[in-house]
Amino acid sequence: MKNKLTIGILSALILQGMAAEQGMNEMWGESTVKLRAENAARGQLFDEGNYAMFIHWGLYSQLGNKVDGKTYYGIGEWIMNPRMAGIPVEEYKNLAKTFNPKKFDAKAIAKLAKDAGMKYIIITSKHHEGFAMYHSKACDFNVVDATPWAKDPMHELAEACRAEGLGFGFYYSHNQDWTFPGGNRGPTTDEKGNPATFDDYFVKKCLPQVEEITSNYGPIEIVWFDTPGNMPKKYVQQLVDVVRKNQPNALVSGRAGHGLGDYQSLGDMEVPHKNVDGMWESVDTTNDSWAYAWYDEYWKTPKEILRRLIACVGRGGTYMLNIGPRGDGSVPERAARSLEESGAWIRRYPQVVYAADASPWEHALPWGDVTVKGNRLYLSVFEWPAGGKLYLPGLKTKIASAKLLLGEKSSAVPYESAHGWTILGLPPVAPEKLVSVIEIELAGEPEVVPTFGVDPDIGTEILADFASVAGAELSQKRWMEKFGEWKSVHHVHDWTADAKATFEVSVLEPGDYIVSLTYAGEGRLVWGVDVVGGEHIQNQQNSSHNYQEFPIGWINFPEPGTYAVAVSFLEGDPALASLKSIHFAPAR
Ligand code: H79
Repeated sequence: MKNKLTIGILSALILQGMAAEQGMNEMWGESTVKLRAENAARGQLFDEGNYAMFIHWGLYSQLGNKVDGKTYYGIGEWIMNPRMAGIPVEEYKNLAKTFNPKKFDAKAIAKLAKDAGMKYIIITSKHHEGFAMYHSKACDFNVVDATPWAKDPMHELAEACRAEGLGFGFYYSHNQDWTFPGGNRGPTTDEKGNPATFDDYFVKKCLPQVEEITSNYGPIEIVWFDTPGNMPKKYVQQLVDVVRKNQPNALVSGRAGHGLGDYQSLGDMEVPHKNVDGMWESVDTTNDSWAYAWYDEYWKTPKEILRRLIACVGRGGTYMLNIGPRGDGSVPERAARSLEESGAWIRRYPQVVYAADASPWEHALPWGDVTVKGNRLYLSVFEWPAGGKLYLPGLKTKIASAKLLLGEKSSAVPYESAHGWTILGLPPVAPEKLVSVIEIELAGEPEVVPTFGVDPDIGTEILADFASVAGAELSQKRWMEKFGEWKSVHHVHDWTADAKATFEVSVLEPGDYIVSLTYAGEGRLVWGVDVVGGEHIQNQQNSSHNYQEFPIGWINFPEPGTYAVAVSFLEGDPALASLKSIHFAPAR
């Protein structure tokens, strides 16, 4: 169990740098400061399951990002927004008349989540566009009263989840409502042309609907409020009170706003690089859009799903991964296949994911990642070392045993230590196709020096997140790759003349290493790299506005030990130079 205090990570990010388009606060809500123990009764599936299914499904799924023959790229549930297709309210409402998802199969979806290894499902009961995907008495713009299908899929899905032993819960857009008068970004007048206020929307629709979703579908795991914007606290409080009254065991998402949620939600699609304390979750999607988009065939492979899931568990959090069913209710086959294949792996190695805790290294390692259970470390090896040795830097606790797992079988792994590193002897070929697992049982609690090791065998990338920076700025930068598709980096920018971004590294094998930098900028740039107290190299390379890796040169570490490696910006436009990471690869 993790009983640490939640740090206000969102506020910290806001301090470090604002989102390009808007404050993180307005988009995703404030942080919560809660003791994990306070929520122990609530959210056990969240805390121990570590993996959930998110579903975005609504009228927008019918369009799949194509309107009047034109394709709009970005997150499909925003299709109505002026920055996408800009569909007028009445026109959007008409979509209900053709919503007839005959292929919706609640049991198949629950089974998919179960086979994927997920522990609960959270589905959109109402997204920003205001259409209720359940039978609402508060507003007839809903799936039963407004569509020819006239069925409430949420009863079936809630039941199917229970039959599979899964938890169930709802996403609800509490602040934005684009079709109901008074909702945020919604019509500002009612049907009669009278001005409508947020209070009108809240009293007539939002509060009664949250009553409904928390009363009519049995026990609920989470009410997943989103994008609180500048919604006043008194409203959020009322919603939270309703959830507490009707669902005392449900969690309220951090994006309820005003710190009233039970846990932290990181930014959309954000898998953190450093351990994050407290209860938190990353939400992500199997392709690039949340809701179904006809063109979006860029799926996460089973291995990528495992990489992101294990990264979240390894950083101390929970991962919720989305599917966007089509307008006919069917689930895109490639999403299902990736989920099933990664799920089959999780069934072989449940100990890596469930009730597992954060890595004592506090970040990923060059070959993979680590999760922990008591005195056992689980090393998930994504890049199998060709040289037959796996290098583990900084482990201080004595090892009791090390074994390579193969499902329930295992074989002993020889190990030795040198200069603070543990070197494990491995067979030349990975036993698992996706990710192989090594279990290390320690003689005591895991203790680690989390300094980055320069791996003697494979490349080591160290992100700017881990640099100590003087004379320049280190902050998070977020941008939308496509509309609503968020990406982020921590970068070093606004370089002054003597600025340095310094990385502390531990070296096991002395010798030459190829140093590359990943950066963005304009024109040719000159960067310097120093082993502090040792060699200096510098070089000119090109740049582009996208982050790209460029080699700088070879550098020597004369003997095993700890070094500081300092990066400096020597020539070019310092306003545009943005350093994302440094990379070391053995020169041989
Ligand atoms: O449901 C998914 C998204 O639809 C929803 N959250 C996930 C889980 C989400 N809604 N809003 N956001 C995420 C943040 C989006 C902010 C922006 Fe904008 C939309 C930035 C630019 C377009 C709104 C309009 C804020 C600034 C301009």
